[in-house]
Amino acid sequence: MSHPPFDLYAFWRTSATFRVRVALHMKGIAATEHQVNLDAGEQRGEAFLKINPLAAIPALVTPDQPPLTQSMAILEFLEELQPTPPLLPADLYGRARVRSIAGMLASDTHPLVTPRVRRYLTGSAGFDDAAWRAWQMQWFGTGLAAVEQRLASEAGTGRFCHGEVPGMADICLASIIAVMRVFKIPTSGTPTVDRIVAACEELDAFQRAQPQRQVGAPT
Ligand SMILES: N[C@@H](CCC(=O)N[C@@H](CS)C(=O)NCC(=O)O)C(=O)O
Repeated sequence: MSHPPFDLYAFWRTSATFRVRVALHMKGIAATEHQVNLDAGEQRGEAFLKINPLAAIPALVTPDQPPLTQSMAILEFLEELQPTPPLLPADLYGRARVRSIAGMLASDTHPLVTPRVRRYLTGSAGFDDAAWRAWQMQWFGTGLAAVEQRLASEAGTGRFCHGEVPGMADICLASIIAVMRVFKIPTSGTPTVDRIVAACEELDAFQRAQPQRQVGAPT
């Protein structure tokens, strides 16, 4: 299936961009990446604020339409644009379960550990490096422990978060683990999460999205 040319505003290490990269690779949709250097604050520059006034990536741009921001909205867009392979299960309850697990990670865990939160806490709220690291450990740990509890106890869990094929929840889970590794935050006491992420990382789409394989990653 042919698609309009997409442009993806991205940075090598980010969790939210990782999600979009995996979905694009899974569905075989090409996008030209444009770097927004978060370390240099480019997300807050005049040019990028026209793309996303909230100063965050990713943004997916297609001709003649305003930019699409929010990784989960982009995943839903890609899913409807090209339904195969599916990122969501066929049944109603299954779709809600997958979106629920994805939301625990993308909506309730990731926003607490973004650069803008770090900037505020270390710039205005008096956090030093140790306090910031404790903050990261707290919120990554809380999110992952809750997801582990669900994955370990619910019948819907299989080789992946939901059944035997990877989908939206797996993308979100792997995106959190990928950024935890970048920041050298270990996981602990999450055997189901670890098993599922290992299964994801056997897949080409997840491997190609890994931070260290992206343009701009430290060598
Ligand atoms: N909910 C948004 C989160 C976007 C977001 O926070 N992206 C981070 C990178 S993972 C970012 O660009 N942060 C810039 C900043 O915090 O200054 C999404 O899922 O797309």
